[in-house]
Amino acid sequence: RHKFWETQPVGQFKDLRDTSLPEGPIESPTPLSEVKQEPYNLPNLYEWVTCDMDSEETCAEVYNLLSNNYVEDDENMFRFNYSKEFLRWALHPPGYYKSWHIGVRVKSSKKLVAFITGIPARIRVRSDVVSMAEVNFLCVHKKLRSKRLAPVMIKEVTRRVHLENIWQAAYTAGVVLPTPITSCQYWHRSLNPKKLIDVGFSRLGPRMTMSRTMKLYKLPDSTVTPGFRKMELRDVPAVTRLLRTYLLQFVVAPDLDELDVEHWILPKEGVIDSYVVESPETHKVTDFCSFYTLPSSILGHPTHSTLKAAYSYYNVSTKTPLLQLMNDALIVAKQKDFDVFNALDVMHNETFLKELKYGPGDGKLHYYLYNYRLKHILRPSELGLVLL
Ligand code: YNC
Ligand code: MG
Repeated sequence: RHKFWETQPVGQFKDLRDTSLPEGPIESPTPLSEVKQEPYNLPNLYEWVTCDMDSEETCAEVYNLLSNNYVEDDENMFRFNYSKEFLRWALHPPGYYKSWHIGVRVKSSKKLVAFITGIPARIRVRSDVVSMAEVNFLCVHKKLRSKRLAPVMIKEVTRRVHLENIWQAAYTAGVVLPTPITSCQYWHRSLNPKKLIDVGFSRLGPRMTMSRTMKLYKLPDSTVTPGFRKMELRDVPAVTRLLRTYLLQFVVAPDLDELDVEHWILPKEGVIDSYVVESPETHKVTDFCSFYTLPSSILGHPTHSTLKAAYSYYNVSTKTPLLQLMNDALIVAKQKDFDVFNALDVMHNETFLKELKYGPGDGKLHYYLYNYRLKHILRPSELGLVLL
């Protein structure tokens, strides 16, 4: 069934019911001297390149490859359109390795035709904090599909991760592979229902008119929580404390320090938005919410070309009810002209999705660990990790 994945140190379907297998690494690390020193072989017309995302030219080539060939929905109506600024942010966290930003070019023309990336992360699984790679942006040009290039890309990123003495990875995919640690669902909250219906993202409900639908999704013009404001650099210590404490309750979650929070949570125009609640009485930060910007191209529509989507990232409430905090997130997203606010059913998100008028999406997002076995599949609410 899975000629490649059956050869890899990942949980296998045949072992799913075997509870005698231990939790933890599947294979032990090998001495670095035993890691293959040369890249894997590509078909002769192609060559490996390391992509310098600080280079405007390279970043634009990656952007163009992804904007034309990356993930589409099942009906091929929308395609993710990660911006250049987003890609730079996603690939340049503290301690990143340029060698993990891997491209494949046509030797003769130098055209970029495939891409895969890793970034370093500390991920806690139960009480075990593990150095991992988060692998993302695997993309093969549409004209080179089904030629078994993806397994070579995955083996090459694995080799370069091993060279840094890292032996585990985390990744997500819309497809089922051996074997998910959990399977999540996206939920969508309409902010601009008219456009979402016009472009075929949503449909008018039964016995609903356009004007009833627009009224249903109306939001206040301004946020309701006293002390709700944009996060600033000075908030990093407090937000880090809130987030570290919050994430402890999940089975799998990132282990983030202040430098990580400064990178991943501090607002960056057009990429990541974050808001804190600063108590008007004590001036302490008691809550925060965050969402990232990931538009989708609308394929073959006569008038609309992009869907502006916000994706819920990390949210922590200690004083403000989570429902109210996330309603304020919807209000600021609407002010910023997003068409839709998306959230996975991870962490405590299930407690606000239905109440705040999110609807379930079709298709799942499966989470995976490489070279780390869990005894049981997790509920989405046991997962404290959002990958971009
Ligand atoms: C996928 N998304 O099952 P078997 S997500 C992993 N992730 O292998 P070929 C995938 N594996 O089943 P194509 C996968 N999709 O025979 C397919 N596969 O064992 C497996 N799409 O290869 C598949 N981006 O080259 C099969 O397929 C084998 O030409 C078939 O290429 C696949 O970034 C792909 O959805 C996805 O660009 C590149 O379809 C192509 O179809 C494409 O014949 C549109 O491949 C964009 C898209 C995927 C987004 C993502 C996470 C990737 C994780 C990769 C695994 C990382 C493992 C950890 C490595 C570090 C370890 C350490 C330490
Ligand atoms: Mg291929």
